Amino acid sequence: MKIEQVTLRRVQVPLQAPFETSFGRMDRKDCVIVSVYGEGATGYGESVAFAAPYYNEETTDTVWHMLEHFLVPDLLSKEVKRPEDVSALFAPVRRNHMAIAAIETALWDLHAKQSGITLAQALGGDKREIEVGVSIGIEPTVDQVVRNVERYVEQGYKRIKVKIKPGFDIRLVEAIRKRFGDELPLMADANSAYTLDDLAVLKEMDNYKLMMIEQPLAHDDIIEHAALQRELRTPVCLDESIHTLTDARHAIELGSCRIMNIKIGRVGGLTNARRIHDLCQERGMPVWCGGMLELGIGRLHNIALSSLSNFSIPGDVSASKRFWAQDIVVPGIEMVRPGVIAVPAGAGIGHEVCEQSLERLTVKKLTRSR
Ligand code: OSB
Ligand code: MG
Repeated sequence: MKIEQVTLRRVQVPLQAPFETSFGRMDRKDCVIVSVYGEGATGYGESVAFAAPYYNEETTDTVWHMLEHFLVPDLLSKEVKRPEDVSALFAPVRRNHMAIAAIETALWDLHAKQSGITLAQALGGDKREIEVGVSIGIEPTVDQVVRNVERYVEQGYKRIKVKIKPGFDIRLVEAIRKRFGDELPLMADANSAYTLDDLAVLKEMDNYKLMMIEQPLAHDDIIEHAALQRELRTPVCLDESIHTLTDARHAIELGSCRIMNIKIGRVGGLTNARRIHDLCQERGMPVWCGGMLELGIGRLHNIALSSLSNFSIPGDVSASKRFWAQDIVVPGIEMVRPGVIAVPAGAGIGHEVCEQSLERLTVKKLTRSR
């Protein structure tokens, strides 16, 4: 692959409405957009770390630091033949997966564009459409969440995920089941808000026919999740705890979960995400693609990844208008039918990036050439 230049942009965009999880409330996106140029093509990546270190330890500032001082200089001083080589190139770097993924995904997009194929094809995905779900944040009252669920059910989302936290859990799923019945594909995401001391509450969740409960226990645990899974009929899904292929194998072998959430940023890029997908497929464990309130670039990477066959559960891959008044990709990402998004047919991520919007949203910019 020919790589001539890399540009980093820090962009800040307000969310249409604040999004609250058990670890806090967010009202804007603050991320790094990476553009890599080569042979007349531009590949794009989007970092998924948040401004503050409450989902994981990375932040927008640490991502920028890693890119500026290590990853971009490293990339520009080496030859990269295939996008798969990028994770090997950065393997000596400890963690900082979201920083690595921001540039690795851009190189996958560049590779697909230079080869004249879609990113999904480059990854080996053969779905033409994917079914999508939506993640709904915590609100001051149960009623407000129920109203939001109603809105997204009407838009056709195939799976509803609600954020929960201690004290805002049983009442919420009970109210949703009462209003929409047992057939609604419903799950809950705790973002690590519970411990095994809460076993009674978690066991009570078993009464509501949830598709799964996501990351109930500590962000760095797979042992206690295994103990919990033995106590529950509801499948446990791991998000925060899985950073590597080895983590995934350990979780499968320990029985820490029955379903896995794969986020490209959390696992350091598309190559690793695909490896974890393949392992889960071999071991008979379904996966789905998680979201990090991405703008269109990140979402298009998620869509391409979701075209792989073991992404058999609708992921958090909602349309642009879920979070953005105006997306940075044109056209924005829309459903082709209720709950269905088409895998784009154009080269690479398949939508244009609006360079003018990008420029308008940029608060800091850096360009490096070979
Ligand atoms: O745990 O999946 C999560 C958003 C911020 C931080 C963590 C999570 C989430 C989501 C968002 O659930 C889903 C989306 O991007 O649509
Ligand atoms: Mg989660």
